[in-house]
Amino acid sequence: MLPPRAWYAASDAARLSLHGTWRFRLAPTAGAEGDAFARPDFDDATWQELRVPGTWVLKGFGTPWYTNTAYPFPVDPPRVPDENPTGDHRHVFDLPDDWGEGPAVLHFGGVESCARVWLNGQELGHFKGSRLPHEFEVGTLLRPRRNVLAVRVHQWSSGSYLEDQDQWWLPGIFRNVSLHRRPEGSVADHFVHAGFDHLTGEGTLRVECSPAGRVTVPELGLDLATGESATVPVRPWTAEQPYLYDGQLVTAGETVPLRIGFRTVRVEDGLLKVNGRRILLRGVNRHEFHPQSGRTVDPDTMRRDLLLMKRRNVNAVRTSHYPPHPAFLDLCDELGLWVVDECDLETHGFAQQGWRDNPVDDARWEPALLDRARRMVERDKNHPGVVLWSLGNECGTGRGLSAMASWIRDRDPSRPLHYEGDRSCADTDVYSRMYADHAEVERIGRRAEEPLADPELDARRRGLPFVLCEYAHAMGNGPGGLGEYQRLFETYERCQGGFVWEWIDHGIRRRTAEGEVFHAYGGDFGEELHDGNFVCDGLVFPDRVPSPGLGEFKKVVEPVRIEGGTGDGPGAVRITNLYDFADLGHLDFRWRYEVEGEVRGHGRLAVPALAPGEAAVVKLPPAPAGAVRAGEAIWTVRALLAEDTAWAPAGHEIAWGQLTAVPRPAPAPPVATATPRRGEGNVVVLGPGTFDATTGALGYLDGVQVGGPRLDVWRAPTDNDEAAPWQPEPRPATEWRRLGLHRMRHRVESVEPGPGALVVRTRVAPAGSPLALHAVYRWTARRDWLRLELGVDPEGAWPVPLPRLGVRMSVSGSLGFAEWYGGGPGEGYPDTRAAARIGRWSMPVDALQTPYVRPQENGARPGVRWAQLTRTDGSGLRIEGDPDFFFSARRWTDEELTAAAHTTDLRAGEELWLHLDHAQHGIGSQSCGPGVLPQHRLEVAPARFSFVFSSLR
Ligand code: IPT
Repeated sequence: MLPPRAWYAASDAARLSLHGTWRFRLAPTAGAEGDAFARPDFDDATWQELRVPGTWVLKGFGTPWYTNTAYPFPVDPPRVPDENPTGDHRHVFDLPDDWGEGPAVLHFGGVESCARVWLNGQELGHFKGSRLPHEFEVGTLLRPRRNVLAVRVHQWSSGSYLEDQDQWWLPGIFRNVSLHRRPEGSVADHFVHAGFDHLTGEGTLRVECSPAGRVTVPELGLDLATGESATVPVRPWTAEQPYLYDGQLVTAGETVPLRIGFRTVRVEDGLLKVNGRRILLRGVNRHEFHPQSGRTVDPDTMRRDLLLMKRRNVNAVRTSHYPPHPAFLDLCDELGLWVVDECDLETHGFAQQGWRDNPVDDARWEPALLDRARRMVERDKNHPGVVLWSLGNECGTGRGLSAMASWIRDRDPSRPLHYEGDRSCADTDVYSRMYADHAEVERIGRRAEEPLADPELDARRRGLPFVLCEYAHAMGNGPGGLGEYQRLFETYERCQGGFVWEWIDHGIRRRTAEGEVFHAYGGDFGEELHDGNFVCDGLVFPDRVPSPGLGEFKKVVEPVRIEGGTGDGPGAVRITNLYDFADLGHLDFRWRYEVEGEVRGHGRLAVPALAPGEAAVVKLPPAPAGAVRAGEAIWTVRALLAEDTAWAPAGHEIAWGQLTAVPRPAPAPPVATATPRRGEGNVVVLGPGTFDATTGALGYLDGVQVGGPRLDVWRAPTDNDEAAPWQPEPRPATEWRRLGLHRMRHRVESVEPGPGALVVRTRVAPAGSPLALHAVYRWTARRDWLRLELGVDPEGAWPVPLPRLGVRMSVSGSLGFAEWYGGGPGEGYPDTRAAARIGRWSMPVDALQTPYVRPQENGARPGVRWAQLTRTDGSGLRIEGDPDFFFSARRWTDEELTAAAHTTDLRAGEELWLHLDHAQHGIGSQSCGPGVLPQHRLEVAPARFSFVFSSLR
């Protein structure tokens, strides 16, 4: 086995990819089959076929297994169970005719979790360290024809104890296998040092290489020996402006293309700085995941992910929790992302035994830890995008980590160190926390956090910059509270942003017996121990369709702030450049003037090319003439890319803001003229409405059947409402169920047709509880509309906030198309509505649904002034709210939504269920982080709100 070295994607030395269809056999235990299969003449005719790279458990052999922190085997380090699925692989290959003789390297990019390798019958060795490269010198064993590569992969090994990341266990050869010719004098290893001095504007290049050679960078006119350094004026590399210089490293035996980015990373003045400036991390945690191929992610998917990130204002990635496929880092260099490269190390399961026997604090494991650190740093050291090394995730503390840290510092002093699990920060250069709530982040921002017991360490930590390596747990609907975090990052320079947990839902694509596609999660494969849908907590769905959380993130972290109402006068916007390096010269600003969502004028807005951190007040043009009367008027100002970039075309929207020009006129209380009268049968008729005389329920509107509306406070709990079991009480959904909010009973106290109004009084309460909500429905009408004014008064001391407060009603399923004026186009809740802009939106009811992998409350549009539901012929129902409301419509009830475990459990019924909510409880992030902030909680209190219903013909 060869020592680790820098990876590069290509050179002029020949390479042979060994991808393809291999022969495969799965055994249930490690020792079941002898080693005979490694012999070249072994007959594998009865074996199956398997695509390499890949994981066998997603190809019909065995099953995937999901656990968060628990080891899926007895904790008995370093031993593993007898039941140790073992995949034997065989691959026969010829060398290309022009391959030649001499040294060659057999490269494995990643094998989970332990491999034994034979070539042409000769055992090469074995290795562990799943998401790290391993290489063997094989030149003397190769022959021109019929080389037989045999690889035995064990699912479990001592290495598994170091790989307890929260994800599916997916054994197999999941990354590249290739053969590299190593001509005499080819590059054994090289290290590119390319710093940038922001004071002089000069870059200094020095490339270490063994063997020695020359380095050229034509654009800089550089031609120097390896080991020598040159200092010249350069354009620096940053995530915002990722300038790379093409160069070449030439040794006697090989020419290697270089892509050089000049930048200097430092912790100084208590801040993490690149090229002399504080950076703000707008990051995501990225696991390698694909719903069909697991951790084997093809280059196209990687690129599409990165384009999506860049287009959503993401500027940083933490490679949680292992070094990614190296091609991913090449793309980060090219497209511009700050990368925290994390070592393949997590021993989280030991937390369950108070960290007793933790491998990272046991000298016997130290060589394995150092091996992992070395393999990461050596492989990835030449990437300008990598700005921090991370020792691993959730390992507790221990001397093994210190040993890794000191090895890394020695080998690469140019990058600061990250590790979250040791609160003392003894081995790190940044103070990192996960899921700290807003209040704690604020204390840290003021450098006023709880002291450490050791004053020296405390003083040191208090001087460090702060990042949230994980926050805003994006599980299901949410995360809420992003905006409040961002304000803290912008207020306190020490708080340099963070990484949302996480990029993608790890749902595995499956089909029901009827052939419908759904995404499976923990427990769906019969695992005896698992953590359910905790594996689905990303900003994009498993199929990489963005979830609303990503839209919210994009808005909240936008690098340009466009605000009205800041005291700059009504006809002006304040524009703030929140980039760290770029001025605003690359953006075009456009304004638009809308009345009730109809565009009345638009144009360009001249905005100065503000430098980072600068702000300016920019006057808007006069409001378009003739547009003053007709209702609410809103300015929208948008910042668009002026020119194509590597990651988005010109015209791509970076940021936007809205400000009110003319506020929504308070809807004049409509003048009711109708009087309730008894109709035929047991009904009361009021204007276009027909009510049940006993229950007071509206049954028909203009002769069309409807159900309700009636008070409703339940919502299908979100993952954040459910909250993780280890979260402190109260966990909202638990409390709601305990109170019985999902089984409220409505007792009609009176139905009183009176002069000009029908008044229905009810008491709404769950069995077993004295708590109640008194709901008084006051119906008034004219010939062509019906108005409901609902008054809600609580009785008793309610200990928890309500999920929602509004009415639910049913209408015919034929009203399948929705149009509304209010927040949209996506969903939004009290603490997730930054991305909802006021406008006129329309879409089929089916498109209003957000397909969270585990079904839950979704799809509410906030700030809705009016909504219409129509049939294909345009007839339908119109609802106006005073004040504005949250609007949802779906083809199933909330009870069905609550009961569903997978998207395919939801079956469209005959009716549409509408929710017109005066208020919703916030979303928060309690599935792993803090709950809903006080200002977004729906506390129980008296409320009054109204809706006007009319039919469209
Ligand atoms: C934290 C882990 O680092 C991450 O891998 C993931 O499990 C995340 O939580 C939750 O989805 S650890 C958590 C117990 C705080």
